[in-house]
Amino acid sequence: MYQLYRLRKMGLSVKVFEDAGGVGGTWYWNRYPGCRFDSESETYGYSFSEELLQEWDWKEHFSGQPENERYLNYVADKFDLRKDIQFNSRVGSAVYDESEHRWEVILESGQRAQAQFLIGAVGILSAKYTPPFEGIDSFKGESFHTSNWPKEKIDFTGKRVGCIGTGATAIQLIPIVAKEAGHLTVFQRTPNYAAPLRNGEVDPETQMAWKTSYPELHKRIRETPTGFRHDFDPRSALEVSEEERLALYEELWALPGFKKWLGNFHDIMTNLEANETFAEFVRNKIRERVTDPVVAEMLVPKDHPFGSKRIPLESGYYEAFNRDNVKLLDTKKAPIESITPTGVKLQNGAEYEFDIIIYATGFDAISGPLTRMDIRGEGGQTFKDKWADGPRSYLGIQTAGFPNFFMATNTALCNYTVCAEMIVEWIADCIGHVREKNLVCIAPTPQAEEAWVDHVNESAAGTILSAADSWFMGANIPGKKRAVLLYANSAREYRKKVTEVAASGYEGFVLR
Ligand code: NA7
Repeated sequence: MYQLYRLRKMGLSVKVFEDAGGVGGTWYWNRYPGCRFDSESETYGYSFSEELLQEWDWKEHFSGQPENERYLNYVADKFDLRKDIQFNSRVGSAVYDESEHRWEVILESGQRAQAQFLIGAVGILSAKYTPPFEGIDSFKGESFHTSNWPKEKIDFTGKRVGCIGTGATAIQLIPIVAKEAGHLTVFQRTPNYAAPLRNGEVDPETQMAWKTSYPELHKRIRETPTGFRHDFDPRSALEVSEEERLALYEELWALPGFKKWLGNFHDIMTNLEANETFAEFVRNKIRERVTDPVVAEMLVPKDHPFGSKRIPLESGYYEAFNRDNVKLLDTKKAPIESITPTGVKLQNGAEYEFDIIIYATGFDAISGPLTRMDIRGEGGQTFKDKWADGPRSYLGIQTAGFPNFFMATNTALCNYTVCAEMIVEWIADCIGHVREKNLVCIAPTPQAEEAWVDHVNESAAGTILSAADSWFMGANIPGKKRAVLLYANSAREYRKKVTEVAASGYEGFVLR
């Protein structure tokens, strides 16, 4: 939506093809109960329009999906974006014509459109993943993937519900469904380090304080390592006394949001020994909240460092397992064998009957939304082939051999919208440059791309990110090549790098 706004302001003719029936992307599709920001609302809204910032009141510190969708509709109306968006239009393929230097986009409906520039603004968590369980289509009850949730409210009252997955999504959903359902069975393969969200309503004074200081807030979050208000503590977890360490951990724990992850000792993310001090602190917090010690131990993560996966934020997640109507199963010990007409069957022979099955099984992240389209660049090379062994890009924005094709997705480890806005602006400026100079196209050199891929790999090598099987590494999808999908150096470094490249006249790119 911002890319459209930005390009249109430059006088370009822009057309957006959108699969959904309305605006919102993530906040259109993910309607499951409990879905909300894990980023502070005031840092997650658009920053580009002071008028919009002054007009919009965030009701909660971590705003929920219905409100987020209302916000995005408000933005679409305010800037009259809808007139250039064609809804219910799924793109099947996009082919580059080398002689004309133009892209042709072909929708699944057969409709065609041509353009000089093509932008994939497809998000990083939009290709939902459902494990190919045997018998999945035979289930006679209702089943939903969290990312394809119906608009109508699902009535769980008295129902037997199964939830597969315990990632950030399930952790938002489970406490709510547990309260409504007759019985809830949770199929957990890997426990997570979920931390308290500590959401609350925004009082009028806070609202006013935000509105009078948005410019300073945005300046600050563009300079922190992860695009949040939080900055890492410059001390090492290992250089302070145990008393001091625990004092910081307790202080962070009592605060809302990601501060316990992204405002912690800096070496939590780089040193396994430092990490373990906080990991054990979190494990004990989990143990304190779960009444049954056996269940508590099942919920305690032990196979990966804290923060090596995206930390889920929760509101009453662990207490849900103290309820009589909630059962936790370990599907690492007894994996799911199949989905049957009546429920779920495990490899140990146990069978569970359900009225509703929820698949909270995540996404083919980052590369998935692009590789599932048939995008063809120079020489007919497919994007899918090019990225078969992992992402190959320069700056996460373009890939060699696909001139004038931009990826308007944030792939830095950064508060998503904060870095996404920057990338949108970078792409708009780049297109402006190509047109002003009367050039026909821009694409990175293979050498610049190679160097960037090496740099991204090095940036992750210095961290604990590769110590877990997460979507950050593409390791949540069977058969997907394990590769670093996120730029793990700080968002600040990333901003600096892309800004320098543009200022140098697009070093590393070939402009023709
Ligand atoms: P995640 O974080 O990828 O979680 C998916 C969950 O589904 C996770 O617990 C998986 O277990 C589980 N899963 C996946 N496949 C299976 C199979 N075959 N059997 C059992 N369990 C399975 O997705 P979310 O939607 O929760 O969150 C994604 C991002 O969205 C999140 O990070 C936020 O940024 C927003 P596993 O851990 O792989 O053992």
